[in-house]
Amino acid sequence: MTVDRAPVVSAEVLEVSLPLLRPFVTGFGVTDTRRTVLVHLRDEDGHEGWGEAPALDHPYYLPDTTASTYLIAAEFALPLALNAPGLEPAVVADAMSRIKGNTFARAGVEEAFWSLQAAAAGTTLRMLMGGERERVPVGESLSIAETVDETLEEVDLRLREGYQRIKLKIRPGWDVELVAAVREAVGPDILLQVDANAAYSLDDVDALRRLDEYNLACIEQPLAWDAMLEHAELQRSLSTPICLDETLRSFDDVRRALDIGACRNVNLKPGRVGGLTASLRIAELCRSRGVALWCGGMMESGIGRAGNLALCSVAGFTEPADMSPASVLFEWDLVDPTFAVGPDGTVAVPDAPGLGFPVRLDRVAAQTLRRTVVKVS
Ligand code: OSB
Ligand code: MG
Repeated sequence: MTVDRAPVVSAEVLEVSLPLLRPFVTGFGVTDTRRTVLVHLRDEDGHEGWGEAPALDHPYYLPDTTASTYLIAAEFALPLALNAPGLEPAVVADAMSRIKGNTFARAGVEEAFWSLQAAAAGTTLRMLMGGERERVPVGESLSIAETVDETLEEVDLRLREGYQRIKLKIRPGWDVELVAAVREAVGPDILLQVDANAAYSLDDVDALRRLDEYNLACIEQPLAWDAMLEHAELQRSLSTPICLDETLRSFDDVRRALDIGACRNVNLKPGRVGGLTASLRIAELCRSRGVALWCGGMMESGIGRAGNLALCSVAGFTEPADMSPASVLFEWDLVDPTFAVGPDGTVAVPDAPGLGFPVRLDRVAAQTLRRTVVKVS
């Protein structure tokens, strides 16, 4: 059954460049340019939908790139969505489920239909998702730095600003010593975790076991992106919970990983799992199994963060999100005003209808590298 809704009259995919403040260095390498993909819809009543498909520029995190995501969104995902038997996000997601992989493209299109539905109904994304929390706790994910002292300074700054959790990027040679120094500096009570972005192998089990001493909330993605079985093996020899990021690209991946003990903690990114509908199912799965869950980030603009923030308001999210505001990542945001982290380390979930943040059309236009208009039948 479909609700009576004004039809979509215009649909486009945009590739825009975001003004990164500094390179982001991780176990997969350096990210020093940030192009992202936007999906923009308008219906007959003039309501707008915005979505972001935040793959990275390069294929070093996952196979998806900005360019591949742009192409799949324009050529397949958005056309399938526009021909779906209804405008509801779950119906649209189902229509796109024929697409294998390409999760960021599908997620960006789906977010545009979520925000369009919220705009048309005069409600918020949070209400549409059934979220209860009005503020969500956040942490920072810290780039690999030149020196340990540099990291210690940034940790101190963020903790003074209120952030509720510190996530350190690690790689072989930038791990035990760093973690020992940060734990020593912050004391035993601060929530601390590490993210290896797939930089280790099972041969490194001794180095990874040394991290067990530092009471980390989790070790995120120590092994390769497609190494689910090996993570189960590693988890059996670590007391620190493994968190999976890259390996979890669908609801079924999360279910399998939990079934075989490949992780005890889940990083959920809507882009990486193919959208907010899949994300809501994953949140319910983790809640029902009592698994630690938090929302990760892809250095999205405020357009993508809007969906993440609404998602974090639903039941099941037990840990602070990776939700550094634009002031930490970019010269400015595509939404204005954007969100900020309060002194208590929380971010307000937007309470304005639709996307929840006003999009700066002038900035989007100035940053657009290419644009494809998709025919609406
Ligand atoms: O591994 O969580 C990750 C950014 C890009 C790609 C992968 C990751 C990250 C982050 C940044 O850690 C978190 C954020 O968006 O604030
Ligand atoms: Mg990660």
